[in-house]
Amino acid sequence: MSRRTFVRSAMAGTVITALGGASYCLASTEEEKRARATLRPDGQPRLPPGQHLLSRIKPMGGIEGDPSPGAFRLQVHGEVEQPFTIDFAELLKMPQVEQVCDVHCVTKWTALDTRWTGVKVADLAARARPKPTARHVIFEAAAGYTANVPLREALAPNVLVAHKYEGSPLARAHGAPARVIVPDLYFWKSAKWLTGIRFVAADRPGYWETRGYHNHGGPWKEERYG
Ligand SMILES: Nc1nc2c(c(=O)[nH]1)N[C@H]1C(S)=C(S)[C@@H](COP(=O)(O)O)O[C@H]1N2
Ligand SMILES: [Mo]
Repeated sequence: MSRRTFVRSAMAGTVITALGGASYCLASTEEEKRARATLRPDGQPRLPPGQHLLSRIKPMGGIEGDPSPGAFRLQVHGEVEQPFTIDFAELLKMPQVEQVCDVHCVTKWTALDTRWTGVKVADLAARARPKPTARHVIFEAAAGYTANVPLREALAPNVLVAHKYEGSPLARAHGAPARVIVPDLYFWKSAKWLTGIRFVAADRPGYWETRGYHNHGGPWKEERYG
């Protein structure tokens, strides 16, 4: 086992223990030091600059949508050859992935090793077949919330439409019945109460991007404000 792999698995053990706690207590500074010193496969530190650790994700609010799976409709549309709408049962029939990833909120908390179950945005895109003109993805959510992500980053294999967190159906506050997870951008890009995935040619800054936040939102470059 390489040194890096060893450090990563040692870390994972520590954090899983911490996840047992019901509160959002801060992880120890010892863990933070370790997370800052541990590198991801892409060479970036596990804990991005200016971030501290929480032991689990914290509900950050927003205007909720209808949490019932029966009411769920996801529209995949825009600059695509084959737009479609799926309900919750159809979402569950698509290939499911379980993924452990870190999430980084612009309010400076990071949660390591969060576990999600869902469908890759890339798989939904493959079914809709984006036209060559599509350059950006707009995640659309309840009450008009939107978040824009460059097409290439939205199609990364770790970008999901998630319906479970830590093995249980998403809690209402975390976006029930389904939300986006874009682990490698600040968490505001991860639209909760998802209603649509729109492919567009021209970028369309979303809810936070038009309210002073950065258009891209990369945690390792600290792209916090626009
Ligand atoms: N629909 C919707 N999605 C949203 C938001 C929102 O207000 N509405 N807030 C975003 C922000 S700012 C963050 S930090 C994360 C928080 O997700 P959480 O509440 O599950 O921690 O959701 C993002 N997704
Ligand atoms: Mo946020």
